Amino acid sequence: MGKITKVIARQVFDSRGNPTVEAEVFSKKISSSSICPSGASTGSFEAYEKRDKNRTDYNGKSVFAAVKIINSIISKKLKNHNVHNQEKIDHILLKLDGTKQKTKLGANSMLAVSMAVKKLSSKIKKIPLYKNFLVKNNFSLPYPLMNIINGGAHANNGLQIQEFMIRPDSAKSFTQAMKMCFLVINNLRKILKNMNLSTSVGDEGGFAPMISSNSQALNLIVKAIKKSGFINGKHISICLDVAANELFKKNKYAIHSKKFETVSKSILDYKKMIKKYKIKSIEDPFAENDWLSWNKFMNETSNKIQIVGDDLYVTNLERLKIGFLNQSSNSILIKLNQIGTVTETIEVIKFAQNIGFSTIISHRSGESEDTFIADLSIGTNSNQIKSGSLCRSERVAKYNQILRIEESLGKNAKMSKL
Ligand code: 2PG
Ligand code: MG
Repeated sequence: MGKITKVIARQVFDSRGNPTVEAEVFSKKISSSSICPSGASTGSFEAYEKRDKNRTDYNGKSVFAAVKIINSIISKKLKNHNVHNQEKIDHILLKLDGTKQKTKLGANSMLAVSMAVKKLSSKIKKIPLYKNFLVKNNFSLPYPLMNIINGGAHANNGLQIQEFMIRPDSAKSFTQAMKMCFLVINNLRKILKNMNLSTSVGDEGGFAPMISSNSQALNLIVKAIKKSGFINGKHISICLDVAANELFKKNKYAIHSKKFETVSKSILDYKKMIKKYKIKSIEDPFAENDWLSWNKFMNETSNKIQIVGDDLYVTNLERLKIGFLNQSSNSILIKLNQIGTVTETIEVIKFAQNIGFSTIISHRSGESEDTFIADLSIGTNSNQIKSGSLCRSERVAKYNQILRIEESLGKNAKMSKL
């Protein structure tokens, strides 16, 4: 039971309105489908996203070539293979592609198929998706890293840092975690309104007010945390994604202001910011090739905060190994489409957990209604999930899915360790 009979694909649209790939895998009359997400601040080592650059009808953004690859080559190759053998299927895709960055098939065509295979396997086994990964029992729920102010490449307000997030550290359940985030976001909205600042949102659902200094954004968040009756750094922590690739030029960084500063000055300013705002986690504090600065920062701050590699690792095992040897970070962000298959993603998560890194499952800024990452976060006992704000259904859908799983786990539901 569970032979793949065909795979079909279609072009659909992501949350930014850009075309993306949806794949649907069939075993006779049963099918499951999955949609590939897409990033804006992408690392240069990410797997290749195939777009029809030469077609003008969608301004070069359509994915018809990737769709065609699935409908013809991939469908034929996967026919009659066992849908429950994810590793074998992903290896067939890898072999078919045969390139280092998946430039032949495109990671978007491969991942849409890979995720749909995993979903179909669960459907045929009649188990929920989260029970079809690494963990078989004793599940834990991730802490949400909720993006509440957007800047950088995700908004056009002039804020240097891309994501200002909150993490409800004192929550004892996911339901409580959501309530805490709700209150802070609600109060932040009121604060912004009172200051005549815009409450419109960026790509990930966080507010994108026309403010341009990091400290202004941080002060607003501290105020909202306080107004909600919580203590910053105790009940709720502020976490950042700097996305420093975007702020790097000639060995200097424009993180703390628009002025490009040396690494030493940037670290000094980071340390002041960590202390003043009790920041608990910083993602991509330096650029993807600047291993030395990562290590320097780790040496000076890692006993206090979580340092997360996103563009640095791009969910790639080889790069994670370099980072581990180099002592670059103590945490990794996991994005399926950075690497392109479910199997490779799981390998990276396993390795990261074995070396004591925290694993954070993440959305992309271009998302869809697909909630695969919610199940993945629980099925791998990952510590945290980053899925944007409590706004825009493509973000909230993931949090809602975790609420459903929490409910179904009943008394066995517990939060992961931070
Ligand atoms: C990030 C992500 C998700 P993007 O940098 O962590 O928040 O953004 O998908 O644009 O790379
Ligand atoms: Mg990032």
